[in-house]
Amino acid sequence: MTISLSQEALSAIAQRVDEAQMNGQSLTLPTAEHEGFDIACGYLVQDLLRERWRARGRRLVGYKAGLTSRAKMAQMKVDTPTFGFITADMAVPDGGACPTKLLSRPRVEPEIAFLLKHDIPARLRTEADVLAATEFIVPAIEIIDSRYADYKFDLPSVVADNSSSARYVIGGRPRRPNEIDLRTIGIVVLQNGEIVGEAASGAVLGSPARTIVMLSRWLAERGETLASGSLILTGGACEARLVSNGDTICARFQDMGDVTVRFVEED
Ligand code: 0L1
Ligand code: MG
Repeated sequence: MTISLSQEALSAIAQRVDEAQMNGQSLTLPTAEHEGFDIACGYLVQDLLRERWRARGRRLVGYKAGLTSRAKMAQMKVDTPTFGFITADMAVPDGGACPTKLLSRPRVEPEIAFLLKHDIPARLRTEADVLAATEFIVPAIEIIDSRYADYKFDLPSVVADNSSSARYVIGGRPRRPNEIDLRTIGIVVLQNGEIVGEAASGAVLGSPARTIVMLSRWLAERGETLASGSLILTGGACEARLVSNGDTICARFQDMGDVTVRFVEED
């Protein structure tokens, strides 16, 4: 693979993304500034971001997948999800408050998360392999945020922004994989008590387990393995919803309980 940008240029972009993520600032699209900035460059920027985070002691706990519903893939003209990394300090407790001071334009989406008890090496890649390697299926809300004005971006740029990751909440009643049908979990999102989103878990690639299959393939292509202990957010089941300070969001998962978060300006 030929990468058209120098290491220095990629490092400078990673630094800008990192600072914008910390300060809630807006960024110019890397594709607008650098001819040839493609998806491979976006993932190289992610790798550099990951190194910066590690150097500051941020603990990586797993992955997120974005654009996992067919509708969103068609909209972005892609046939594969985007991936990103998640860290321990992105977690907001269930029922807790999420400060927005350092976020730009937070949005929420209900997601099914997986917690793995075994590695999923490259040779194990079916949905059955995924379920056998899963400890718990966990209800989640992902709080996404784009560092690009008004969420206007292209695919390479959003990959460089770690697929719009910001915060996440896990909670409800985690289930063992054999206790639920991952294709048919009903999900309702309430914003201040009003229903603003409805979906079935199968909206995510037919089953959110499919996201994990695709993630393990993507990691295998990079020479990495999906490791036991990883937490994976499998992608929004319905459209992401813009939130404001004072809002309470509750995502209600059939037979799996509620996940709730409040938005406040600061702690
Ligand atoms: O988690 C997501 O689905 C976000 C993926 C990136 C695109 C977006 O910000 O909507
Ligand atoms: Mg998401």
